Amino acid sequence: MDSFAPRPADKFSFGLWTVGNTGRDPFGHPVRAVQAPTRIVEKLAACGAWGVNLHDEDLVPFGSSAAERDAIVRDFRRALQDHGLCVPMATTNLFSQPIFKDGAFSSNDPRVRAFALQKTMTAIELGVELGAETYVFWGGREGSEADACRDPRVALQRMKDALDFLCAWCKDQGYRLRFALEAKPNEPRSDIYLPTTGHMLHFIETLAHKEMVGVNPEVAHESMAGLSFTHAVAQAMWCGKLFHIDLNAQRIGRYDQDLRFGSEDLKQAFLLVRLLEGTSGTARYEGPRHFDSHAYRSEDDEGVWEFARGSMRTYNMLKLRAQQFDADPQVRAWIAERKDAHMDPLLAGPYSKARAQALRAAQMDVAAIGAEGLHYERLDQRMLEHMLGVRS
Ligand code: GLT
Ligand code: MN
Ligand code: MN
Repeated sequence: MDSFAPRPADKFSFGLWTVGNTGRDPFGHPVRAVQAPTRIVEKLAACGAWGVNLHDEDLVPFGSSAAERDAIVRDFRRALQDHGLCVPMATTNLFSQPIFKDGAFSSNDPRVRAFALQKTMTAIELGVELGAETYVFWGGREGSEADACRDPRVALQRMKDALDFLCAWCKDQGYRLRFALEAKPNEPRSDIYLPTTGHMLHFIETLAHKEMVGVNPEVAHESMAGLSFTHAVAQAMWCGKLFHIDLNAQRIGRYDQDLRFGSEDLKQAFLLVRLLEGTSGTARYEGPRHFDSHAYRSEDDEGVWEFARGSMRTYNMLKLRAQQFDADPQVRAWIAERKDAHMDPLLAGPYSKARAQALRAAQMDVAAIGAEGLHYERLDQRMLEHMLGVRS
């Protein structure tokens, strides 16, 4: 048995739009055929995936009649059953139709804002029907080029109003959904509102039903902003808001590449898996490991499934390496929390006048502490050696 082969317990999921990507880009036509959603389910199951995620329009083409919709959903559900896949997450396409050219929830046009809410409610019903527990919001068109068209504060208020309404509606319907907000700095808009996970985490605190809203950080999006993805994910975990995650790979300073997980910046990928799996002794992330990525445009159908298998395999390989790194006695000794019998009591507990006085009176040898080497070169080298498999 291949120890890196995906298992259901790994909770690996892919979007219909990811392995279904036809390779179309702003400069080139599709290079692969459109696949039926039922075929994607069958192929994903054969690769060892656990779940499949979708936008409303990935499954039910825009403008379908009620009867067409029901037939499509029935066939899709049968495929899920036949192949043992679940739908852990669903989302709304609020970016492809021309009506959303200047945003959905933040649009200046009340007709557009109303349509965005209507479309989202219909899409949430679809997601719930398929068993989704997480509902993602990626506001790809919520942004601007001609910035004078709208005060960004107005846009934020409109997005808050929309989410407050949708949270209340879900509660009213008795749905046990959790919302996960996904940030991106730019593309397709010049500037997208709420551009990073950090922005999202603050925005969530302003919402009426903030307990049901968390984040869906994406490797590529945080990296586009030149930021550390692991730090963003760690902050989300620290405040109990990592509801979902979009795994892929990206090189800083480029368009949204959505590359195969681990195919760029392997060190960040290693640190991310280490964080999610809690191999250093911290709480593990228990949600889906979703791949929001697609195969290179050079690939045919077979290459798409090689891409999918590779994504899951890399995650599991990094997981093993992270476990070995954190089990290494030398590493544990190097990163063990430093204790100081004099200083620790001064730093612990709530504020008090006595503590403030004691802190002001404390003596530290500032020059000596400043001169100490921390040996992070040695630690980082050891980490690389674990990553490269020469210390297993
Ligand atoms: C789109 C986007 C992704 C989002 C998807 C969810 S849609 O493919 O590029 O980052 O996660 O709406
Ligand atoms: Mn994404
Ligand atoms: Mn992306």
